[in-house]
Amino acid sequence: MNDRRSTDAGLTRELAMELARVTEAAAVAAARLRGRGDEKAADQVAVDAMRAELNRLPIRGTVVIGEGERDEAPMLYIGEEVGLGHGPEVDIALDPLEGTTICAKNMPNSLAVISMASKGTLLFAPDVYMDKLAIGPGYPVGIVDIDADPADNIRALAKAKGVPVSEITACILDRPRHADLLAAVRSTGAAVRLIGDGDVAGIIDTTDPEVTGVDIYMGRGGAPEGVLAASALRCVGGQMQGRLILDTPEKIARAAKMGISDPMRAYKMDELASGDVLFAATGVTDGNMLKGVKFAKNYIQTETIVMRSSSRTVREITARHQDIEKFN
Ligand code: VTB
Ligand code: MG
Ligand code: MG
Repeated sequence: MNDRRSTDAGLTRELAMELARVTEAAAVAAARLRGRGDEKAADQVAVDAMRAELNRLPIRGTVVIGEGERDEAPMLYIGEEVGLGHGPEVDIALDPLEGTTICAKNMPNSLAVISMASKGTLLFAPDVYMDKLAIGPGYPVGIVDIDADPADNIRALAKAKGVPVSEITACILDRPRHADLLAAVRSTGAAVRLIGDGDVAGIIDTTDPEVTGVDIYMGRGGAPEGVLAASALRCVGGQMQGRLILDTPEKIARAAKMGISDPMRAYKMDELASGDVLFAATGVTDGNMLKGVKFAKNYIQTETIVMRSSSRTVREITARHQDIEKFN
């Protein structure tokens, strides 16, 4: 059937809505521990809540990007099977609390994030670093390139946008490893938004520069977060490239075991996430696109973005949970 609303993997529109519940639950749990300075505790409750919700879904899911290997992560480890055990076979990438430090410090842009895709279509990436480059929709394909000089990328983007370079803002993780990148970008006259953590939010920000003020994301962060961000961009449109940093024989061997034969390969957005994909993120702390969880006297309010690549629908869902008990 040639119907955009159905997909071969059974990633139905209903499942997209179900994913909102999954990230809402994780976000509420983590938000109770905002600003307590305890990253581990906040992460753990988010993991537990996300797993409980996932196991209520009518799917046969496998976690392909998760909290780590089975021995280091008791729950939501890579390879864990989730769901009710009937329904479509899907692969899942998740980060129940993306930006644990942000949440512990109660700073902006921590999220509960998940993406679900047709089996075998998300890059099975080891937990190493990834060089990332992302821009939002509306630009000709290939105007920026991960192998080009960062300053040239900024200038090409400004030209394509039809603005002076001084009106471009790049989002970069604030890390010593980015000193050269930062200098190169600043040499063009562009502005830089430095973020402490949370590059999934940083990359999603490029999809709506008028709201977020971010035009381009550049730099090195976690590979799992790269696959999650690519899933989101697949739904909204935009361009992303990522290259795994496999800089030791041990990492090259680990990647090889996961099926990665060329350690230097630069992956395009639709190679990081190649099939139909559903994506959901709920704000834990206030952010540029999503407000964090609000605890009122008689309700809990969440803001969630839900996207679906096959229809390219982006929904923002504000939910008022009046049955507070269900989150206890
Ligand atoms: C990023 C960011 C995460 O880790 O991927 C980053 O998205 C990786 O870099 O929020 P560092 O090892 O330098 O932190 C986080 O900051 C934390 O998971
Ligand atoms: Mg995590
Ligand atoms: Mg993370």
